[in-house]
Amino acid sequence: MDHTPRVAAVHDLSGFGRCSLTVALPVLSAFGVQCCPLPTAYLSAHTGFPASPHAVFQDLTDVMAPTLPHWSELGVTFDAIYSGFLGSAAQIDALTQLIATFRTPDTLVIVDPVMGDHGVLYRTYTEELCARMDCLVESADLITPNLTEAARLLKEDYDPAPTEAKVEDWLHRLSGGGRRSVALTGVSRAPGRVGCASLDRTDGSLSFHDAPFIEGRFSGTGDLFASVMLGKLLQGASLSDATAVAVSFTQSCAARTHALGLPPVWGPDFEPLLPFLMQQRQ
Ligand code: PXL
Repeated sequence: MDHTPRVAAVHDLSGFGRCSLTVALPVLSAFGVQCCPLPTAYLSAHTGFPASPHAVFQDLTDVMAPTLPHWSELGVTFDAIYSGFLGSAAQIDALTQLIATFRTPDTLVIVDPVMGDHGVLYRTYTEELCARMDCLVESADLITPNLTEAARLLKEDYDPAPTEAKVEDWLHRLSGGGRRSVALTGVSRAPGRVGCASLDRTDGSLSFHDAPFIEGRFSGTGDLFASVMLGKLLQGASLSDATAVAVSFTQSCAARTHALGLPPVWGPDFEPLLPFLMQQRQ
């Protein structure tokens, strides 16, 4: 890259509980990547916290599509378009419009199909939204589902411990016959370890990287993983190398959060480890 890479990041902004934009912005900045947010909603705290009458949810769908003509007028270009948690079909429409307007042959479209975890879909995820996610995935160059999201995309039952053969089959099917790359997270191949199995569409190669499993239902680790992977990819790393760094960094942050006794719902305590990402810069 001979210029500062630029990413359009389509995620929510959650005031408390590290996830989505509060992860993508600092992580991409640490990689030396400019992150331009197209926020989908403001939440006082992410949806992993117990429901509360005080919870604020401000839908920002109405400002998404109108932002695009302004960006066009300014001549903005993007090296990547990166989407995460989406709250409505209208938001998926606006994202589709963003991709149609700004995608060039060199733009990496990465869709993290954030729909659920641990075998359960997030309470905001309706059937309609899942169906729209199926279409969105079709326009991606790379998707980063966990096992719950992969099962939903493939209309299969959730399997927390798939065999190696099943993981391979799922990777191929998720890739749409090799049309897009896939990084499937939450895959375990040995007791006490967890990691990511990936399929690189550029050469059809499969790879697997893992790290020690950390106890606790962490929120935001998927966002951390995808953001680190994107940062590495924009530095020119292969999918396998980007995945290896993302697995290792996410594990280090989860381990530190666990060691400090912090609630996993607060999200991975990653800020003190950002210098590690800055050292990844070439
Ligand atoms: O980490 C995924 C995520 C992103 N954004 C919001 C969420 C969640 C998961 O719960 O609630 C608002």
